[in-house]
Amino acid sequence: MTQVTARPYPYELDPGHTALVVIDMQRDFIEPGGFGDSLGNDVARLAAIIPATAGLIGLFRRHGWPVIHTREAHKPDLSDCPPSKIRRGNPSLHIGESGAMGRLLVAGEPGNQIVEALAPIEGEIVVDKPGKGMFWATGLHERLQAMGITHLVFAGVTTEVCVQTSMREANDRGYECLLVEDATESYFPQFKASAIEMIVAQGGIVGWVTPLRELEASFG
Ligand code: C5J
Repeated sequence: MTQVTARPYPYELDPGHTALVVIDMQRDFIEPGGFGDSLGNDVARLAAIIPATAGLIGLFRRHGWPVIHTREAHKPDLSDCPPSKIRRGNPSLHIGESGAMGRLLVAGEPGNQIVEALAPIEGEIVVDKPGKGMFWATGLHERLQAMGITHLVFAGVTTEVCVQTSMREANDRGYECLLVEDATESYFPQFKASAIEMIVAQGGIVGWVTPLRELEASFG
C-alpha cells in the first residue's frame, strides 16, 4: 500500500490491484457539434482537462497499471437506448440523429470516439456503456473482479453525471475509489465543486479526491 495525500484523509493505493477509469472523454462531449453541444453546453470547459488526464494516463502506463476507457455509446439501432433518454431535454439534435460528427452517441461514429490526445493504446480496455454509470449492461464488474482490481482511480466527464454515477456504483460494489480533481470537469463549475464535496463528505462516503500532483508525488 502507498499513501496518497487526499481528502478527506490519505488514500491507501494498492499498486497491484488498482485500475484507472477514464470516463467518456469523447468528442461527443468535448468538441463542438456533438451531444454535449446539442444540449446547449459550453464544451470548451471540458477540453481544458485533457493535459491533466493525459498526465494521469501516462503515470498509469509508465507503471504498467491497467487503464480503462469508457464511452457513452448506443447500438446503431438504438435498441439499448430507452425512449425516455432520446426524448429528454430540448436538444437541437436527439441521440441517434446526424450532426457534424455523425450520429450522436452512436457506437462507431466519429463523434463517439475518444479525443485523439487520450486515445486508448493496445491492451487497454474500452467499455461502451449505454447508461451514465459504467456497470449498467457492460459486464465491467466481472472483468475487474477477474483482474483482481480492488481500487479504482477516476477521471473524465462530466463530474456530476457519468463520473459521479460510476464512482457511486463502484463504491457500492466495494471498490476503494479516488477521483483526480483536475482530471475531471463539468459544464457547470458549481456542479463539479458540489459533486466533489458530496464524495468526500461524511468521512468519504463515496471515496477520496486528490489533485494529480499528489499521485505524481507518491509514484513519480
Ligand atoms: C452526460 C456524461 N453528461 N458522460 N454524460 O450525459 O457525463
